[in-house]
Amino acid sequence: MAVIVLSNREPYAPRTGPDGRVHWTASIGGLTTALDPVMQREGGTWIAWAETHPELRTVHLPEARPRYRVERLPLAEDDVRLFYHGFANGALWPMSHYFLERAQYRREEWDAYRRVNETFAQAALDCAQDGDVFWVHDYQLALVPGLIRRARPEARIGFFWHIPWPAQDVFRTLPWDRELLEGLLGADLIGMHTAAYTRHFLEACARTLGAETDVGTVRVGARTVRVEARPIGIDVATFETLASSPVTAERAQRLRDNLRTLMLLCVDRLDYTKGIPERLAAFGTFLERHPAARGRVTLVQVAVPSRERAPAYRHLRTQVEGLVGRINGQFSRDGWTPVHYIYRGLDREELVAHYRAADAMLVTPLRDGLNLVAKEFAASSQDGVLLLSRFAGAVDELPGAIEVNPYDVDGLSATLMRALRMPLEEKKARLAQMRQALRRHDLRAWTADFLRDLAGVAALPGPLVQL
Ligand code: GDG
Repeated sequence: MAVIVLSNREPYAPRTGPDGRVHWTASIGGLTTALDPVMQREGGTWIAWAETHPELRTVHLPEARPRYRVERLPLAEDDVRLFYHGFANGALWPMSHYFLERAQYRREEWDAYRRVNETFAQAALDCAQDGDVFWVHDYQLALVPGLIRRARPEARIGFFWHIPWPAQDVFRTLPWDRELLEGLLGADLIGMHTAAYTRHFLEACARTLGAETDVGTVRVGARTVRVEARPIGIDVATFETLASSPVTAERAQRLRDNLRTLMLLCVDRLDYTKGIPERLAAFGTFLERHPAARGRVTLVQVAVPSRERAPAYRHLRTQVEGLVGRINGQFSRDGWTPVHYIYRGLDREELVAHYRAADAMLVTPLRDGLNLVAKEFAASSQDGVLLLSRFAGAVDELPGAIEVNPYDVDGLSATLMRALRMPLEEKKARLAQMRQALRRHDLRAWTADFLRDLAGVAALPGPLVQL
């Protein structure tokens, strides 16, 4: 009995090095951060899209100490365009994040979405042994639970929806709302990040399907599907250890020495949901209102490249880089540059050194399923302040953060001043409060609880319940 994980993005991506050999690099993003550790511990199979190197179909990862198998599925060029850029990122992603003006619903893209979901479901069925547990991830694969259920009525299937589930009036703009819900309800257990998302989902089942629902459950024929808020945790101990190591302390000190000012940190995939232009505008306002801050505060924006082939994302990049240029053009002086803009991912150690060096971390998405960066900062910082958007799912769990409204440019600018003036004891108390909450629900507990509840304790293989 083993776990079969399905996700669109693969946990490690192959790159051909200068030596002509293929090297596997961990993908940056919430899903890999969350699931790779458990797969490395427990083994199993991970099924994902082979975005490059389609000739590599079955690989064992990580390279040095193979612990699990990845079944890589190549997709036809048309399916990449219609399924991935089309229905997944051009319809479901904006709709779920309340960006209806960006959502495009096209029949041809929906057809490709169904087709690719069938491919994933078939791949899982082909490699499954009796008793295996299927764990399907995210909005790209919503139909997979229903497809597996049809072929294997007895299967144990879990689903985790990583992004917001929007209010019913937004969800019902989707022409294939019934089909999407029916697909998801093939699962036994559906996890989401917040109680609000699960309420919206249950309302959708009741109103769109006329299904019988109760607190946290939906009746589907003879089956009862559980729908629960189970926000992903992080590996708190690893972040704490890494952040407090002498090497990180030295790196963090070097970052501070180079800046010679207070440091505001922002780390996001370059995505329009993350509120990057709004945040830069707030920083511009802050510098205008507080001349004394000029030369004393620097904003470091790490923007991880994302979905670069999509016009909306290319446009966002141009917009962000224009804003960075405008602020730097207006305020730079005497060797001080107000915004340091990094358009690439950092390696994990560098990232944690940035968390440690920052005086304040600005996590201000316009809408975000959860936001792991906020949690990672709270686990790594020793004297920083977290400003966190009220529209990030993580805000429910991090009472020590200062809650901000990312649409309120003036308010954000004022809160920045408050954060930078906060006494050290208050900063430490807030961090301690957040760390305590994070420790109670860390990543191991998240994975172990989900798999345990999915499989039923009696049927579980030993190691999974002992995590
Ligand atoms: C989706 C949902 C939900 C970021 N920059 C670097 C880097 N990262 C890592 C972070 C973090 C992950 O990527 C980003 O996770 P987020 O949660 O912030 O955002 P999404 O990618 O949009 O994730 C989100 C998540 O799924 C999980 O369910 O929270 O709401 O949108 O772990 O550390 N890692 C490295 N260098 C970087 O520069 N190494």
